[in-house]
Amino acid sequence: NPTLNPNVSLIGVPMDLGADRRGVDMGPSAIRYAGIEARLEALGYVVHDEGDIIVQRPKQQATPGTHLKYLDEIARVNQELCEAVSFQMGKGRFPLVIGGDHSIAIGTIAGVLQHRPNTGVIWFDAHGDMNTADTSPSGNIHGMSLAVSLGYGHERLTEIGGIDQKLMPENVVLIGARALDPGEKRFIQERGIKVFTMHEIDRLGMARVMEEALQIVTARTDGVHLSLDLDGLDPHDCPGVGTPVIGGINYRESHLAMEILAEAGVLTSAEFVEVNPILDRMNQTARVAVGLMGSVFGEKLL
Ligand code: 6HN
Ligand code: MN
Ligand code: MN
Ligand code: MN
Repeated sequence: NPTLNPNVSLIGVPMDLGADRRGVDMGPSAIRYAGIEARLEALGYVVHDEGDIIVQRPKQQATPGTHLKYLDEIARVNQELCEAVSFQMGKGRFPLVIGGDHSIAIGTIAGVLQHRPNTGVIWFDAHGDMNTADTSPSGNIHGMSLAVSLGYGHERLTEIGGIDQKLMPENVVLIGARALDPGEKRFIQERGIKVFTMHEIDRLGMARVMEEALQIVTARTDGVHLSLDLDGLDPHDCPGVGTPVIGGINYRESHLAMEILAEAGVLTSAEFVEVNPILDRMNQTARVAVGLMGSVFGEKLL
């Protein structure tokens, strides 16, 4: 029997404009091909595939007046995604967004906040995604999406969903961090954001990390969103990601994390991002993604 909201709306966002390497635009196809719908329906969920948000391919990455690459199209897509997520939640559904590069968290979270203004977030990622226009070393918007969701960054992005409708830093935890830029470290320290780096995962073990993370994201919140970047896992298990970083969370630890999250029964929305089929081996990363979705929606062996 479904442990979460049984009505799931699947929304694909085939966008790679927020990343340097092309290819994560094929992520939604790869994840559908790996069997997400059948996997959740076997658990008793009703999956409504809402299709993909259409993403244009602009001729040039430069937007006048900024070094943020593809700002215009990324802002437009995220505005549309925000509305789609909000619309599905308004119908009482669980939004499950599949990417696509991690810039799409801007639209997903903005949409979620329309219905659950005090949402807590588990950000599972090798990276912090907390650069602003000023600190970004790359100009790639997928490295800025969590900062934007907290209310910091280019106003074309922070205005999506409303500048006063943002995450609270005390309701956000990062899990799996092992590559942070200098500006991100300052951002984290200044705002007191809780980060379980690979060091804490090794020391405490994933079970304890998840228990502590759950306490933080449920203490003062009215919902919990999971934003899972597949590069949080080790590249050995997930080779098909655009920005791999060695020394990551392994397959078993990541399943344990999802199982503990499922048992808590608190999840109200989720997104799985950064699957890059071009760099993958036999769709392995998409298959791992679908396995993790199975676990987080309550799949059990016995
Ligand atoms: N991701 N911190 C780097 C940057 O360009 O800002 C990498 C960002 C990676 C983002 O994996 O979602
Ligand atoms: Mn169906
Ligand atoms: Mn990310
Ligand atoms: Mn990442």
